[in-house]
Amino acid sequence: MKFDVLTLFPEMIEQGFNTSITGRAVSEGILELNTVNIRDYSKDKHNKVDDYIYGGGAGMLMFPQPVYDAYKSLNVKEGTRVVYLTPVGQTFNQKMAKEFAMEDELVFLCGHYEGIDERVIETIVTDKVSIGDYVLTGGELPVLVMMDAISRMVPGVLGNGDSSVDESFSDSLLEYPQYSRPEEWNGMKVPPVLLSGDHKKIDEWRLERSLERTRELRPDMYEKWAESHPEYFELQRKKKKKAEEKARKLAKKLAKQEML
Ligand code: 6GU
Repeated sequence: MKFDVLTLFPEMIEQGFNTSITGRAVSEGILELNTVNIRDYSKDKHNKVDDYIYGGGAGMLMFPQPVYDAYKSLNVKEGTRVVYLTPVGQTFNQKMAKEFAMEDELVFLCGHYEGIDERVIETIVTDKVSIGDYVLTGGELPVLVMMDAISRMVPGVLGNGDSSVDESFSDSLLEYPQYSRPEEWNGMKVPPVLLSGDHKKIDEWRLERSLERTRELRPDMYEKWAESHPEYFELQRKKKKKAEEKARKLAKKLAKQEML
């Protein structure tokens, strides 16, 4: 998958992306990053890319020409999505990350200063995306966030049998707590079930912890999960009934023995 980033700060994007897991995926040829410095397309003798805003107001706005020419230089095939990072966009989420990960190539446009002239946005942008309800100085950190989330959904990027697949069932739930060595640290022990080697029990324990956390910290996410997984609660009811039955039988047996 190829990412093209139109930005005034390509070094920020390169540094961020060519590090750690995404950096390794670039070296392995699974991902490709191409940054374009919008300033290189300025026709002004001082390489100006921004100007005062019509109608007044604080700050400067990036004017259309360098942005448009930078985009044109990419020569992307028709239908390639162009994502503009803006607090005015739709809020980014995991579902969007999965959808974007199915594209072969994505173009990202980062604004700076007060943003970009609306006319060039209307001309080239297909998607407007925000990463949350707060204001940043530019689209560079948001594009790194988006590319990271998208990259880990691309097959081969995570390696180790793709940890992202592990999230299929517990998808939309918060992660369960995890432990590494040593078995006891500062008087705190790793939950014994995790050392049992019983993978069915371990999976059950993890799902329970995920559900517990999600219900407590993100009741909105818990409700959604519960609605889409009625079979889980059906299974829990059946298990409970079976356990009660067993307890009743045992009590009966014990009572009988006592009488003898
Ligand atoms: Cl995409 N851009 C800026 N400048 N601020 C943001 C944002 C984007 N998402 C949240 N805040």
